[in-house]
Amino acid sequence: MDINDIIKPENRVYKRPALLNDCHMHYCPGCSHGVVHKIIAEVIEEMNAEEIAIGIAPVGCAVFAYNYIDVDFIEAAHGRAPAIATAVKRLQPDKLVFSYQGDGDMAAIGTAETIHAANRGENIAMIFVNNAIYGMTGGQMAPTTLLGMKTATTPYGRRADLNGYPLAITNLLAQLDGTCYVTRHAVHTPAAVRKAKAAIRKAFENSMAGKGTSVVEIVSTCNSGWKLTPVQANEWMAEHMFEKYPLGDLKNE
Ligand SMILES: Cc1ncc(C[n+]2csc(CCOP(=O)(O)OP(=O)(O)O)c2C)c(N)n1
Ligand code: SF4
Repeated sequence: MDINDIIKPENRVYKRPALLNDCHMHYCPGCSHGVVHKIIAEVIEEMNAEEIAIGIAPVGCAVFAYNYIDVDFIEAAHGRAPAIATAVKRLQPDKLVFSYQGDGDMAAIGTAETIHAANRGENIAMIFVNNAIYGMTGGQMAPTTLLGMKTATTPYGRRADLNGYPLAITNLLAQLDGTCYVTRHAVHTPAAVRKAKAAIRKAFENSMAGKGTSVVEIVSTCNSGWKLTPVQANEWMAEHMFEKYPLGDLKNE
């Protein structure tokens, strides 16, 4: 029996969104991806956009996003989600089209597709889950990995002289004329989740209103890749990631 059938409506403080399929997610406990999926499902439900939403799934830990959020999805080759989203939205402008990508997918192999889709001002929403690491493939350095951060390929910490600097791609996207809304959030506290959800809603509404490209970065945890417990990972993120990737709007037109 579903827990939602047992709890009286007046006592309910949490409800699994109907668009989140009732199946086990493969995400590690504590991973931000699950929370981001939940708020996307809630926003689509609240916008009554179930029949018009089309997600573009990445390569990365979120590769199975289409198994969890019960709307139409297309799986993109690694990094190509903004290009697929472009095609879908141009062919079907009445649809709500969003891409969902990690930092390796969006800011490494997919940099060109990301920048050019945003620069063209495609009427899509880009959801960018920045956990500063390649989670799926075993925790290698990503473009967004912080200086000094240890990963499988930077065991002594990322060095600027050897590995370059962390890439704040969201800041770069905010400079482009094609973007209308660029914002950075996290999902480590209930208040942060509420703000992130409001940002996703605004991005989706912009997409439907034809205002240009919206980008919602979610600064996230990969507790497995970071080799921390879920609680430690949230603390580490707040202490270290927010300095390089401060939360808030970068552009809101
Ligand atoms: C063309 C191609 N190159 C490399 C890979 C290997 N690969 C799979 S996922 C991934 C990185 C994923 O990292 P990220 O986008 O940050 O997502 P996360 O898993 O952290 O959510 C890589 C390099 C691949 N699948 N295809
Ligand atoms: S490896 Fe990292 S990003 Fe992937 S599911 Fe686990 S915690 Fe999440």
